[in-house]
Amino acid sequence: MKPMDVETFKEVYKKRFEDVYAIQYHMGSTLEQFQVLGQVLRGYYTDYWIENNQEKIDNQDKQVYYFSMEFLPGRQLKTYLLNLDVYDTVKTGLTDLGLDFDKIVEAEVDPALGNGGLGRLASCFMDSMASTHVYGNGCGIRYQYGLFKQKFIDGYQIELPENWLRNPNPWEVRKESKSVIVRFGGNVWLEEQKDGKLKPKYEHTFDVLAVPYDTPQIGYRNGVVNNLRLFSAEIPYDEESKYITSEQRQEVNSITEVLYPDDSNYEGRLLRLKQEYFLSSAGIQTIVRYFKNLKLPWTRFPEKVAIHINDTHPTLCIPELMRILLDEEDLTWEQAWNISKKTFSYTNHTILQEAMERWPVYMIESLIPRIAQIIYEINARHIRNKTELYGSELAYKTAPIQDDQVLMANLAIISSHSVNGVAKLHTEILERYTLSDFKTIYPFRFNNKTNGVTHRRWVQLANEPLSQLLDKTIGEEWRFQPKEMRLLRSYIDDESVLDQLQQVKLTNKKRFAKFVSEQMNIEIDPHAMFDVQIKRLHAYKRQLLQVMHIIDRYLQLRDNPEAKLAKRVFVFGAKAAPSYYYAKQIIKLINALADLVNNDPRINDMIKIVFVENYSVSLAELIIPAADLSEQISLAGKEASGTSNMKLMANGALTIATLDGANVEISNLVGPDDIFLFGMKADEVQVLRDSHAYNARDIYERDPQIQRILNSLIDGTIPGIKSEGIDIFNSLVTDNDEYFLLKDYHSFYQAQMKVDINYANKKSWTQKSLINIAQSGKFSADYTILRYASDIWNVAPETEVLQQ
Ligand code: 26M
Repeated sequence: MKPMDVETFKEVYKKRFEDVYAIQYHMGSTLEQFQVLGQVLRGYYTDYWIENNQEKIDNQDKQVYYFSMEFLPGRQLKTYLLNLDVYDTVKTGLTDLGLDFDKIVEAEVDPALGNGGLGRLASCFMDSMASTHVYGNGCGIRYQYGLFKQKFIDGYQIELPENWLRNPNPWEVRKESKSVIVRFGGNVWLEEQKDGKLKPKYEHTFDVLAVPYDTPQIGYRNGVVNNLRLFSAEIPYDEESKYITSEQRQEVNSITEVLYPDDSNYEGRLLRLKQEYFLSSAGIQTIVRYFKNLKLPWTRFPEKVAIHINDTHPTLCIPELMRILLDEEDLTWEQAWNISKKTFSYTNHTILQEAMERWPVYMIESLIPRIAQIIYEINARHIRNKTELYGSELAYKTAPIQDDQVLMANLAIISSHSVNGVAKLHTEILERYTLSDFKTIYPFRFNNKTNGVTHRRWVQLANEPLSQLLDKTIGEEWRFQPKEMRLLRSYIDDESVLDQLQQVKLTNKKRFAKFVSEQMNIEIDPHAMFDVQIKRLHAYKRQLLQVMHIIDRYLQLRDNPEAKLAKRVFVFGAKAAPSYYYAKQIIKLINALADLVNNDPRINDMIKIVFVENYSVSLAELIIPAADLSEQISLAGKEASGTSNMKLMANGALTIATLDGANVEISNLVGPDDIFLFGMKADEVQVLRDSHAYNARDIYERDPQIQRILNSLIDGTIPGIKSEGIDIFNSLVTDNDEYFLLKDYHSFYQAQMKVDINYANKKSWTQKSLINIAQSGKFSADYTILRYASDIWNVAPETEVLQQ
C-alpha cells in the first residue's frame, strides 16, 4: 500500500479543508470535518480503484454480480481506514490537529438501504468478496429514502422519513455516462424480419433512465477495490423529455424514492414490481455491455460472468437476460436458456409462506409485456419437458405460473444452476419440505451456504479492546484468518487472560451505559448482566417470549425483593413493519413494561429494560460488544439462519437459543456446556402442528406461573397498555398461540434460571465466553464467500492468505 505518514496527512487535510470551506479547519463543524476527510481519503484510494477497474478489463477475470434489493453497509469511514491500513495514521493526525476522531466518525450517515438480515448479509458479502480477492460487483437501488427512522411517542412506534442523502455522500460517484434505459409498459408484438426471424416491436413504452452511483468496496490490505453499484431512476434527457408531464416525472422519481419497509409479509404492490424490474434490467444491461466489450462469443458468457440473486426479489434478471439474448443478440431459445442457466444462482432466505413473492400475471403483462411473454415460454417449456420425465403432477406443481400468478421462487429455481439455503437446518427443511418437489427434479441443484459475518466490522472495529487483547494473546494472524481465533482456547485456564477478558466486557458495557444514560436518561449498572435481543420485530422471533420472562421475574421480585435472581438489563432493538399491527402492539407492550419496571422502587433496580430507538447497524456496533447474553429464541424451523447470533458470539456473549437456523451450528461448535438450549426442535414443532392437538388455553388454565404472567397483560398490572394487552393475551389464549410460546415457556424459563446460576460464577462464565469467541472465527463471511466462489460461482480467488 502507498505510504502515508502523519505529517503529510495533516498538511493535506488542512489544505483541503481551507480550499473547500475557506475557513481554518478547527473552525469547521464536525460534518465539514468529516466531508473533508472523505475527500482526502478518496484522493488516496482512487488510484487503486482505477487500477482495479483497468485490471478487470485487461485480465478478463470472471466477475460475480450480486443482485440485491437491499444493502445495509453501515458507516464506511472506519472500514476504509482499516482496510487501507491508515487507521492509526489518520486517527493520530486528526487528534494532533485537535479534532475529535470519534465525533468525526459519527458524523457520517448510516445508509439504511435495507430492512435487516438480508441486506446486512449482502454488505458483509461485499466486504468479504473484496477481502478474499473475489471480483464481486454489488447491484442494488439507490433509494432516496432508506428504512424509516423509528421514534417512540408514548411508547408507540412512529415512522419518520430517512433522508440519508441530505448531505453529500463523499464515497459515491455518479456515472451518468454509464446510464441505461429501462423500458416499461406499452404494447409489444412480434414482427417478421426480412430474414424470416421474429423481432419484437414496441410502441408507447414508458422509458426510464437508470443512472449508476458507484461506491468502492475496499479489500483488507490487499489492494482490491470492488464496486457497489446502486441505480437511481431519472427522466431520460433527450429531446422528447421536454414534453414529459409532471405526473410522469413523479412516476419516474417514485421508482427509486423509497425502500419498502416490510421484510416478512409479501404485498403485491405495482411500485415494488417496478423497482424489481428496474434493478434487474439496469443491472443486466450493464453486464451485457461489459461482456460485449470482451469481444467473446456468447457461449463463453458463463465463463466470464456469474449472477447471484439475493432471494427472489431480483428474479426478473433471468427473463431480462433471456430477452436481450433473444431479441437483441439473435440467439436461439436453447442457446439463451443454456447460457442463463449456467449463469444464475439463487439464495433462499425464508421458509415463511407469507413472505414468498407471487405476482399476478396481469400485472407483469401490463408493466413488462415482453418479459411476460418470456415467462410464459419458460413456463410452457417447463411443463412440457418435465411432464415427459416426471409426469404432469410434478411438472405443474413446480411450474412458475400457477393460478394466474408468477411464483418467483419457482421461476428462480428452475432457471438457475444452484439454489442454496443459509444454514444447515434451513437447507434441510427446504430440501425435505418446502422445496421437496424441486429436489426430486433437480437433486444436485441444492446446496447449503451457512451465513457468515465480517469480523473486520463486527470485531476489529466495533470491539477495539477485544481486538487488542486478541493481538496480545494470540498474535495478529486472526485479523487475516479469523479461524485463528481458536488459538484463544488454550488460555481457558489463564487467570490473567480471563481477567482481561472481563475488563474488556466491562469497558464495552460502560460505553453502552454512558450512551443509555445520555440518550435515554436511564441509569444502568455495568455490573448487571446485559441480556440482548436485537432483530426485526416479528411474531416468529418471539420477542414476546422474552417479555413473558421479564414479567415473570418482575412479579417474583415484587413479591420478594430478595429473590435469588441475577441483576439484569434487558436490551431490545427492533423495528416493526409499519403495517404490522401485532408487532407494533408488542413494541408498545415492551415500552409500557419498561416504564413500569424501570421506575418501580420495590424491585431495587434488579431489572432495567432498555428499548433503543431506531436500531441500526451503528447501534448494533455499540450494543453487541456490550452483550453478555444473546437471545436467539425463534420458534424452531422459522429463522432461516440469523446473523446477530454470530456477531454476538464473536463478541463473547453466551447464547440462549432454540435449535433454529445457525444456532444449531453454533451449538455444535461450542458444545452443550457453553450454550443454553431450550424448547421444541423443528421436527417436534412440525409434529405438534400437524397433530392439531395443541391447546394453548388449556396450558393457560392449568399452569399457575403462565396464568399469572398472562393475567398481568389484562388486569392493569402494566398501566401503560390499553387494548394491546387484551389483543396480545387473545393471540396466545384465544387464537391458540401460533408460535407455541406457552409450550416452550417452561423450558425457556429453566434455561434462563440456569443462565442466572452460571452468571454468578464469574470465572466459569468468562471461560464460556472465551470459548464462544474462539469458535466464532468459523462464521467469518470470508469462508462463506470462498465456498460460494468455489461451489457456485466457479471463480478461484488468489487466496494465499486465506485457507478454508
Ligand atoms: C419482499 C417483497 C416486498 C417487499 C419486501 C420484501 C422483503 C424484503 C426483505 C422480504 C424479505 C426481506 O428480508 C428477509 C430477511 O431479512 N431474511 C433474513 O435473512 C437473513 C440472511 O440470510 C437470515 O439470517 C434471517 O434468518 C432471515 O430472516
